[in-house]
This record gives sequence, C-alpha cells and structure tokens, in this order.
Amino acid sequence: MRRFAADRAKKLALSFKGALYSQSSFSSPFSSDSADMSSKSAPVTVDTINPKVIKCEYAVRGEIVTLAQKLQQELQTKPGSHPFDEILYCNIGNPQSLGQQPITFFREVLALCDHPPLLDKDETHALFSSDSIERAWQILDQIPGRATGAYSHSQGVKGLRDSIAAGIADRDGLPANADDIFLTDGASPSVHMMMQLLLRSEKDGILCPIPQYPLYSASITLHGGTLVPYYLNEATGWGLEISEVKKQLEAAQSKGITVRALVVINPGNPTGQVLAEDNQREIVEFCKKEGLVLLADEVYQENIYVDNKKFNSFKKISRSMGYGEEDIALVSFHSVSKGYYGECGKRGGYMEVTGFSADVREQIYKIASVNLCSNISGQILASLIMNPPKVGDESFESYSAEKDGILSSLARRAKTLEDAFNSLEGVTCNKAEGAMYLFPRLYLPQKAIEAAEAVKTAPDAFYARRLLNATGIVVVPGSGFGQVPGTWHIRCTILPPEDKIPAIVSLVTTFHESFMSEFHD
Ligand code: DCS
Repeated sequence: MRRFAADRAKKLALSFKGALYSQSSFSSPFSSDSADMSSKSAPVTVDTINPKVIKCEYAVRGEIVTLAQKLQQELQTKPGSHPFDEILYCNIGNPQSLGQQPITFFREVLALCDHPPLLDKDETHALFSSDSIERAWQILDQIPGRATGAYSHSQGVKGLRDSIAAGIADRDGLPANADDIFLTDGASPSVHMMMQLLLRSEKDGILCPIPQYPLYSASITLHGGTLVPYYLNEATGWGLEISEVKKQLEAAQSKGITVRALVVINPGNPTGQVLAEDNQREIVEFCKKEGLVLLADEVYQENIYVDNKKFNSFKKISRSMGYGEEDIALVSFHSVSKGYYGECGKRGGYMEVTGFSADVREQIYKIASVNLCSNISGQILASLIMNPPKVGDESFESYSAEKDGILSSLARRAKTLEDAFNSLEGVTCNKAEGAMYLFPRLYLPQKAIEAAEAVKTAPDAFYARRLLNATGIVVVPGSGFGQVPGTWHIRCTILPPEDKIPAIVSLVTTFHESFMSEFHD
C-alpha cells in the first residue's frame, strides 16, 4: 500500500512539473544549471512585461483623471490655487460618489445578512422594516451555514441564483434557469470570462459598437483578440444599422479574421440610445444567420428616460421570434452598479448564459471556479435588484419613492445637460434615452485642432484638459471610446447632484464661449 502511495506521489509530482515546464527550453530549478547566474531572468521593465498590457487602454480612468487628482490635491494643500473650489467628476458612472443615496431596503437586508445577531434583537424591529428582516432570514437560509464570510459555489449561492432566475422570469415573462446564472464581482469579470473563452488568437474577432465602453476594447486586447468595429450612426441618434454590421463582418472575414461574437450595449454607453424592438429582432436574426454569439450588455436596463422606449432583454426578443436555446448562443450581462441602485463599490453582477453546449458550459464553469466565487454581499445585492419589494410589502412605498425620485431626477438632469450642450456654438448632442451619459459632438475650429496637434494631443483631449483646468469639471475625451475618424466628442455623465447642474451648465457655457473665441478662424 505504502509503496503504491509513494509511486503515485512521484507520478503526480512529475506531471505537475511537466505542466509547469512543458517546453524543453525552460530550465527547471531542480536541475543543476539553476545555479548558473548568467541565465538570470530579464529585469521587469515596460519592455519585458506582457505587451498586451501595454497596448490595453482604459480612458474612463485615463490621463484627464490623473490630472484631476493632481488638481484636487493642489486645492487641498493650496486653497484658491485654481479658478474653482472643487473637482466635479463627470467622467465615471459612479453615482454614490456624487451623493446618490443607496436604496434603504437593499442596505437594510445587506446589514442584517452581514450581522445576523441583529435579527435576534428586539430593537431591530423598530429600526428595520419587517420585509427587510424577513428577506434577510430568507437569504441567510439559502446560504450554507448562514456564513456570508464563506466561499460559495463558483457560480454563486444556488438560492440566490434561484431568486435571480425568478426575477428574470418575471421581467421577461419567460422561464429562466438558475444553472444559467454566473454571479460575478460586477459585470466586468463576466465580460473578461467570455473574452477568455472565445478568443484563441488575434485571428479571432469580436464585433463591437463604436463608440463603445472601453471595457470591451481593453478586454479584447488583454485576451489577445481583434476588435472588429461597427459604427453607430450619430445622425440617427446613434442608430445600430445591420447593413453596417454586415459590411464590417465581411471586411474582417476578408482579412482572415474569424468573427466569434457581436457585442451590443443596450441602453448604450457612451451613446445613450435605447434599441427599438424591431432593431433588436434584426440583430438576433443576424447573429443566428452568421453563427455569432450575442454578447448583450444590459447593465443599464433600469435607466430609461423616454416614454416611447422600453427595455427588452435580448433573451425575450429571441424567444419571441421562436428561437430556442439551441438556435442562438446568448450571454446577458447585468450589474448592481447602475440602474437606480448605483452600488458599484459593492461589486455585484451576473451573466445569464444560454445556448452553449454542456461541455462548453463546463469550461465556463471551470474559468469561474478559478476565481473561487464572487463576493457574497455583491451576490445578495444582485438577488435584491432582481427581486425588489412588491406591492403590499412594508417597504414598497418608500422603496418606490426612492427609486422614482432617483430615476426622474436623472431624466431631468439628462434633459437639462442635453439642452445646454445643444445651445453651444459648434456642438450637437443626441438625447440620452437611457444609461448615464451624454456624448456631445464638438465641431472644433481649425486653429484649436492645430493647437492640439502642436502639443501632440487629440483635439477632444485638448478640449477636455482645457475644460478641467478652467472649471474643475472632468469629462472623458471621445477618443477613449472610439469615434468616426475626424469627429470629436466628449462624454459627460448626468450624475452630479441636481442642485449643481445649473452651475455646471453655466461653467461649461462660459468656458466653451471663451474657448471658441480664443481659437476662432
Ligand atoms: N458594461 C457597461 C456598458 C458599463 O458601462 C460598465 C461600467 C460595465 C459594463 C461594468 O461595470 P461593473 O463591473 O461595475 O458592473 N461603466 C463604467 C463607465 O463607463 N463609467 O463607470 C464605469
């Protein structure tokens, strides 16, 4: 017996070593030449690290933000050193950092789940609503050992996935399956997981909208694939035209690229458009015909500000067309970061994965399991956003008032900023039908373009930098999202507190007027 065990251990050690040193050119630390100092590894410099890391860009936290942080520090150490007193971060969709309050019901449930002894105290009934107490019990009962500090199943706690599936079923009027849900720390890791799964080499491409949220370009670069751009039509309110997608697919194929998936962001970031149902049907039809995985980024599904549009999940659209699981591979990304909840720092999200074979699903599970599991507070929040209080629950009225208050204020802020941008000389701005951003186009004077070129800066980055230095307002240059060459934009969130919007409008207007007169042809 003992001898058998020793043999087995030796075999295992060999196979482990084999996995680590599978190429004969690598020298093993167990061999004698490990003592040879001349084979010392190259030092870690930007020339020796993974070039994909160097190539990857993420403008939402790029150079303008670094400058903003520097200015903020200067304001602290030397008040009055700039023509403004505070930095207004309009660069990132981070609602609570700008004062948005979390939804009370969600936080009550989270607090109770994180500290279950509260549930046994009499005072708790005076401090917390009865439905948050009940929900916390329900959730704790779903978590093995009621241990929120324990690792869970790699897809997330099964009971929480059950309730997310029930929430999806409610939303779509169609059954949903807990086994299709993978809970992740925000939507970002889900996107990385799909890119990791789909991209084998730079010969594999992913169709992405341009402008796009740079998580897509960054993750495609990091995972070694090729971004195949399709341009949204600014003239039609950032319309997604299938003729354009088809043209770009064919162009990529003619260059030897195997296109594996199509990314659709609905509602759009940075572009704010909400897709019409007919348009969604065309997209589904196209993916089905071309055999593409549909990667549907649906993180802004609750952020819709116009009466004539509503959110439809791509799953609901594809099933309504008669397509089942076997007809189309579809991944829907969702997150606790956006909507009216804005819990980005809690890092919760999920992807619903349908239409893949069982053995591919196993591989997705394997990738998820390498991360062990996503954080449990984020998992709980994901279950809550998909199952908020219902009519008759004690919290329902206050919950609805909080939710409607946030969403209606966002709609007003979006409209005021849109009108303000449109009133500026040389600026046009499409409506933000949804999401959290405006993406105005800047028609910059030739002299401004030349001044930007002279300092080797893209004209929209030049404008954004000037705006920051003059007003303290941080926006992201359009070049960070991609745009039709020769056009220039900035992205500005609609998130600053409503009472600050008039001041922002006046700061931007004054800055813009002086910028335009400085560079007038
Ligand atoms: N998908 C879209 C379209 C997003 O806008 C974001 C975040 C994500 C996914 C990922 O977010 P989480 O990982 O937090 O779920 N939006 C960024 C932005 O443009 N501003 O803030 C963050």
